Order: sequence, then structure tokens, then C-alpha cells
Amino acid sequence: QAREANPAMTSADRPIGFGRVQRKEDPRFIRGKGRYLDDIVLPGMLYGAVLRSPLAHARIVSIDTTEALAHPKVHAVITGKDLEGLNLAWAPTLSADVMAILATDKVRFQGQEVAFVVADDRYSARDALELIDVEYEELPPVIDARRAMDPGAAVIRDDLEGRTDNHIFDWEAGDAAATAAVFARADVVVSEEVVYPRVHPAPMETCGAVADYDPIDGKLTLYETTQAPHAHRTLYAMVAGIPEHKIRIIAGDIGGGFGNKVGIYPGYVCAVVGSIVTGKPVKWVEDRSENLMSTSFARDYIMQGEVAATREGKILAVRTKVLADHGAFNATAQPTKYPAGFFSIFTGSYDLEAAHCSVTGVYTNKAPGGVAYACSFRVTEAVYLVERMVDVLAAELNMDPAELRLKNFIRPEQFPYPNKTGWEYDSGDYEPTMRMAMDIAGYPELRREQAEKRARGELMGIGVSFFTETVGAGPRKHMDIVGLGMNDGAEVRVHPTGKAVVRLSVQTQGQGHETTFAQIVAEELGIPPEDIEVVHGDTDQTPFGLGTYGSRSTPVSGGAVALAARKVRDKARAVAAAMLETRPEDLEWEKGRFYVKGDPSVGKTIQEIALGTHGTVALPDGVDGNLDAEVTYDPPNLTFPFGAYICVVDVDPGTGKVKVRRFVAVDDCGTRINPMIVEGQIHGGLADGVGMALMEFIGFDEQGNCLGGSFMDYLIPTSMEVPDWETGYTVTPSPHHPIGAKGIGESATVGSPPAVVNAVVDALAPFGVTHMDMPCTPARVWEAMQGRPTPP
Ligand code: MCN
Ligand code: CUM
Repeated sequence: QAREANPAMTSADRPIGFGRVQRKEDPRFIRGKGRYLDDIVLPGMLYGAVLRSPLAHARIVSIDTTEALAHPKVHAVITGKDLEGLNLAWAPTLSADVMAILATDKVRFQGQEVAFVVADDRYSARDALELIDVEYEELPPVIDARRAMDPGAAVIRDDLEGRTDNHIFDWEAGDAAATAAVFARADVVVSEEVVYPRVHPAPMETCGAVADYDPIDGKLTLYETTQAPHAHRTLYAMVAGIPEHKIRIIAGDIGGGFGNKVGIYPGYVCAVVGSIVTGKPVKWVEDRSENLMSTSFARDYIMQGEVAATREGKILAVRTKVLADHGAFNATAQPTKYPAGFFSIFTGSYDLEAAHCSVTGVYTNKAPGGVAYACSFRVTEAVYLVERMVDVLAAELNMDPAELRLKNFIRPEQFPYPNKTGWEYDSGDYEPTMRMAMDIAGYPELRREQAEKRARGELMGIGVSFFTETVGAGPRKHMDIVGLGMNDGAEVRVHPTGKAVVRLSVQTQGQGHETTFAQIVAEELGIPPEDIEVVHGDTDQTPFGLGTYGSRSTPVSGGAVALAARKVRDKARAVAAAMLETRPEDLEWEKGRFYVKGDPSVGKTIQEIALGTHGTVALPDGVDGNLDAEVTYDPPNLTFPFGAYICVVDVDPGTGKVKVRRFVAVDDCGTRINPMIVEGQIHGGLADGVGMALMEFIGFDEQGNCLGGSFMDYLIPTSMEVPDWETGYTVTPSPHHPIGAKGIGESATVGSPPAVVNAVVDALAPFGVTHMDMPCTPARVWEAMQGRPTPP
């Protein structure tokens, strides 16, 4: 329960179990020996390239591929028509919609896939794209989600039978009538339109695939950038009709996923078709612009927020109506019953009397997606809304935003806390976390400094946010993705010499699973983490499970691994008893060893037990000749990590430029397996948050041209834009998780944008500003300053 100390670890105090174990994967990354998708080169491999639509909305009149096919290095040109013959032109999405693999009738967003060229090398494939002649008939694009439902708006999805508008779904949670009643009797109601703009996860490695179809035995080996290898395999089997045991998905090192690599993209399918057609392996890797323009974006929520409170600052209820822009195909990835993801946790960390949210999804002529970028299935949008609205309320009541939050927190004795939209928060103790953040920041002193600066006309802002997340999907009674229950498997195998291997269904993309999952086994069995190999990312070698997203690896797979290791330990106890000629119940466990109760000198280490099990020891009933174990874990609930963030900004009154001077983050993810990795996750997420709040933005012009299609326009933060993070932590274990751990992988991306925007708005308070939308670019901040009276 302290500030992060960040001690350097020496080999002498290397932990066996939880602790600051250095990352096992780093030696290969640091030496440039990572095994990324583009590092894969197979004999005879060909290269694919995708022809993309230059227009946001147009009918395809004709596609002429003659010249491209005549290119001496081209092996195949595949169009939507060709895929129609294979019944692959359209594919089901993860959200009960269909999406085009290659366009047949129309193009529906700029950058949409129209044709696929397979050639000897990457350059020839790209050259040949220019030889394809596509005739388009332009249609009016629908770009602004607010106009998507206008009468007379062009119908984007005329491929769907009977479709006469751009409406996708309506969904609600909470009690509308009860909420309206509370609003009607509240002293104070504040409302604001809060927009979370379209952003993009932009991982370092873009998406790609190498497909290798063997026509002799009918086996498809598919190297892919995927966060969910098993789920992908099952979907390919269901959609393409290739038997599941004839598909092997291999995900190597993934240079960042951030939700970008959950879905199946047309390029992957085209690589497979390319390999089947040519009989050779085909590689496809997108470039940066293709990644930004066509793959899973994030957010794009227009939220009407309302808060009802008493004059004294007791928050009574929250309510919101959301317009969700899903782009041209509804391809968001989330559990089936949750079309707006876990957005209904917008009730935040507060004890409320009522809450209601309704979400309407619409089609627009933009790339599909929506659930990505460390969002915990839309908890990003939920937390941003409620934490922005609490500040709007604080301004209205003229109360300090930190005090207002402290006054309204769910109290520790209320956990497990059933919120008003159907969640049960597993555990929490919010006030100490908030107080620690205020303590590290020196909150009262910061407010004094701000007052002095304001008197001099300087613009300093202090932004507070407090978030609760819901991560670790999920219990199979509530959650599935396309009918697959959201559980994960783990296998622990102990070799005769006491070294071990653990096989996972989840997939690291930089989170350090090779280290932390070894630590879970180490903690349970006392085998040093360096003696435990973690295998993942190969469907032929690992048990089935739904993969890594929604910070579910620790909550779900972590539970599976801990329980599998405990099964190993139970078997080891029985064998140790046989070896020591005593009864299992007469043995005591200390990490790595069973000994006889009352006589600690008589015992067997886990390594000795492993050798005994594989040796000539007469095995007890119920134990065969190994210590191995396998578990598929169905979590009883999600986990609810939380945290308090405080951001300090200085705004240049001459240019509107925002400088993040300080950022304090106190997180609580329950038991921390590896505090160094946890900190790394937080540091990365905070940088994401600063980026979104100040710089990152995928915009479109009226024709639907993507204005964020390169890193010249889509600005991501560097070390120049972020401060030295000041972190602290509290530990409130999850009561239902085998090791008490909650997820952490998305917390900081979820919690930090409201802290930054609250700080910017706070800095602009002298101008009467109570809200502004992200990204708070110099131009926008400048405009916000101009529209209002100049400060005293
Ligand atoms: N951990 C821990 N103690 C805890 C919780 C987690 O030591 N109490 C460790 C875990 O063992 C794991 C890491 O922290 O090594 C993250 O764990 P977890 O919170 O379970 O999240 P996942 O492993 O499921 O990762 C997914 C999450 C998501 S959804 C996005 S998006 C995101 C994120 O992770 N993408 C990332 N962090 C990322 N970090 C990197 N480097 N690259 C990405 O693509
Ligand atoms: Cu929502 S991004 Mo992560 O869940 O892979």
C-alpha cells in the first residue's frame, strides 16, 4: 500500500512467485530477435496487396483486371466476384452483421477492400494494383452520425434485405422510470453533450497474415497477428468450411494489439484464398495508412450526459442517451448480449439511487470497428462520460471535484455492490486510493499554486478522475462471443526433473505473459519462474480459450493457471506422502516443498516429487505417472479494478498549447503478480490517455476522406509530450479470483483521458469554459478561450 519504489532487482533476491521478475521476453526483443509476422519467410512464398476504394460511397460498375493479370510477376488477381463463387465475398461479423471481404456491389468507406493481387514480391503486387481499372458511380456519403437517420439519407446497407435506413440497434440498461422520478425531484440537474471521438490503437506492428495451404493433406497453417488464435480458428472453420483440426493458427510475437487484432480482416481471408488459388504460401502485411484507414477504430460515441444531485452535492442519478457510430459494417467485438459493450458501467464509482442509459447504433460511410484501444469493451467511453459529468456538476455546485467524488463513493462495507444497471462490483475501497493520489500530488498545495497563478493571469489546471472498470469477461451464463462461452483453458505439465511448461489459450501482445503466467505457477508450486516455459500463440499446442482482450487474461486465464497448478500440488501431496510413508493430511506445504508436520527437516521438494512420480515410487490411488493438470476456468464474476488519477496542466494563453506537467496515478488491481509489469501497463496506458485527450483524432471531410490516415496527421504522443508518471497503488483483492488478481491492462487508458480533459477545462475555468471535446489541440483550446470573456 505505497508509492511505487521501483527498486532495481538483483539476482540474489529474484522472487520465486509474485514480484518484480524481469521479463523473460525482453532478451529477444532488445536484441532485435522478436518473431513478428513480417519475419516469417516460407519457401516459395508470394506476396499479396489489397486494392482499396478511394471513395467513401460508390456503386461498383465494373472491375477490369486484364492488365494486372498480364503483369509478368502477378500470379493471381482476386475480386469480390471470385469470392462470391466460394461463398466468401461476405462474412459474418462478431456483431450479428455481415461485412464485405472484397466489395461486390458497392464500396462503403474510403479504404475498403476491392481486389487482392498475388505476385512474386511486395513491389510487383503494389505495382499491379495500379493496373486494375475500377469504374465507380459515386453515391452521397453519410459521414456525420447525427445525420445518419435523417429522412432521405443515403441507405448504406442496401445489401441487407428490406433495409430503408441506417439504424443498427437500440439498447438500454437501468430503469428509465425510476431514473426520471429521481431527476424530477433533484435540486440540481446538469447536462452536457460529451463526445468521445474516433481514435485508433495504432500498434507498432500493423496487421498481417501468412497463409500456407497444403493441398495434399488439406491443412491450412495461418500465421496471423491475432489476439485470439483459438476463436479465429473456430470462426474460419465455421465460415470457410475447412475442418477445424485442419487449421493451425500461429501468432508469434505481436508488436502491440490494443484491440486492433481481435477481429478477422479481409486481408487475412484474401491471403488464405491466395494460397489456395496459387498453391503457394502468401504473405499479406498492411502498411501504416491501411492500418489507420481500414482496421478497427475505437470509440466514436456522442453522449448526452445528465446528472441529478442535491444542493449539498449528493449525486442521486445519472442518465445518458448515446449515438454510436459503428461505420459501414457492425463489426464491433463484444459479448453477444452487450451491443454497447460494458458501457452500462457509466454509473462509475458512486452510490446512486437510479441510472439509465440508452444507446442507438448507426451506420456511416466509415471503416467498421469501435471496440479497440484498451477500452475494456467501452468502459473507456463510460468512464469518460461520468468523470467529465461529475466535473460539470462540481463546477455548477462550485465544489472541489476531489471532495465531490469523496462524498459520493460507494463505501467499503457496501461491497459486493450491485449497481443500478446490473453489475455486481466484486470489491473496492475507494477513499484510501483517492487520498493517496491527493497526497502524492500535494492536492491542497496545487490548488493554492493555481489560485496564485490565476491571479497573475496564468492558466494552470488540475484534473481529477476516479474510475471503476469491469474486466475479465466472462461468466458463461452471461457472456459469449458468436456463441462461444468466454472461458479459457490452461495446462500445466511438470517434467521429471521438476521443470514445467504451462500452455495458455490467451495471447500476449506485449503484456509479458511469458513472465507473469510463469510467476503464477511459481507462486503455487515453488518452481522458479525461469524453470517454467510458457507456450501460447499456436492452436496446435495450446488448449482452447477465447484469447486476450478486455484485460481478461489475468482474470480468466490467470484463474485457470492457478487452479491447474493447485491440481498439480494436490497430486504432488499424494505422491510426497507415498514417498515419505505418511498420510497426505500429515504433510505441510511451504512454497516448493512438502514436509512432515512437526518435523520440517523431513520433506520432499517439488522437483524430488516430480522425479518420484516419473520414477519407481509406488503411486497412490488417483495419481497416474505424472503431475500434469488441465483446467478450463469459468469465472463466477468479472473483476472491478479501480484507480484515482490527478493531472496537472499548464496552458499557454498565447497559443492554447497544453503541457501536461504532472500526472499522478494510483491503481488498485488487487493482488499484483508482477509490480514492474503492472507499472509498465499503467505507464503505457497513461501515454495513450494523454495522446487521446490532446492529439489523436481520426477525422473525415464531407466526402468521407479519412483525415487521420498517416502519422503526419494522426499524432501519437512521444516522450516529449508526456511527463514522468508518479504512481502509487493500493491492494484490494478480488474475493472470487483464485489469486485475488484483477485486470490492469486497460485501466490507465480508461482512467486518464478524463483526468487530462478535466485539467484542461479547469485551466480554462476563468473563461467560463465548463466542457470541451477531445482532442484538446492548441486550436480548439484557443477557440474555447476566444468565445468567452477574457479572464480578470
Ligand atoms: N498483471 C499483474 N497483476 C495483476 C494484473 C495483471 O501482474 N493484478 C500482469 C499480467 O500478468 C499481464 C499484464 O499485467 O502480464 C496485463 O494483464 P491483464 O490486465 O490481464 O491484461 P491482458 O494480459 O489480458 O492484456 C490485455 C490488455 C488489453 S485488452 C489491451 S487493449 C492492451 C493491454 O492489455 N494491449 C496492450 N496492454 C497492452 N500492453 C502492450 N504492451 N501491448 C498491447 O497491445
Ligand atoms: Cu478494447 S481493446 Mo483490448 O480489449 O484488446
